[in-house]
Amino acid sequence: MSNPQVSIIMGSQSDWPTMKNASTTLDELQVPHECKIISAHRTLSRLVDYMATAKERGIKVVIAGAGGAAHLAGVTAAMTRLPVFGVPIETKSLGGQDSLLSMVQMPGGIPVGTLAIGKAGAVNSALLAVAVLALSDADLDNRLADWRQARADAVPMEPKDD
Ligand code: RP5
Repeated sequence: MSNPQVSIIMGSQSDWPTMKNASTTLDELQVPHECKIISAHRTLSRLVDYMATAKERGIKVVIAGAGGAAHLAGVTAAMTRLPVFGVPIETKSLGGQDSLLSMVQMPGGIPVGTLAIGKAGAVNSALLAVAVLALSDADLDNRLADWRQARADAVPMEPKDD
């Protein structure tokens, strides 16, 4: 995608089934973005190189998904003053509690906006990124309003049997 405004990074291919929900949400709102596999542990130099040019390439928000010892969002936040939103990936061993706690307990001064574990967190990370961008993009703000209204309209008033 040309001129990406949002960067979605993730520690592993195994994070993609979750993180693609962030990408899909940005697609729905027509926000140019890019998706990369970058691990804070396995490919640290890739992360350093990537973040060195992110802002000058036009990236305005970073979304980082990782699981287990989920340090990607925090290390990324240490490298940039761009807003960083973190998505804890659900893990087989500990259900994502490990990811959440690894990500959320940042030291004061280096913020990560940590979302819910799993798909809801991925979707909401994208919506927060859109909210940031919409502060200076009235057309995007209108698309976000329409997106939210459509989902509200889709909620039935009455429950029904399966
Ligand atoms: C983390 O380790 C990744 O973000 C992933 O959630 C987890 C497991 O990675 P794989 O062993 O599946 O590649 O760095």
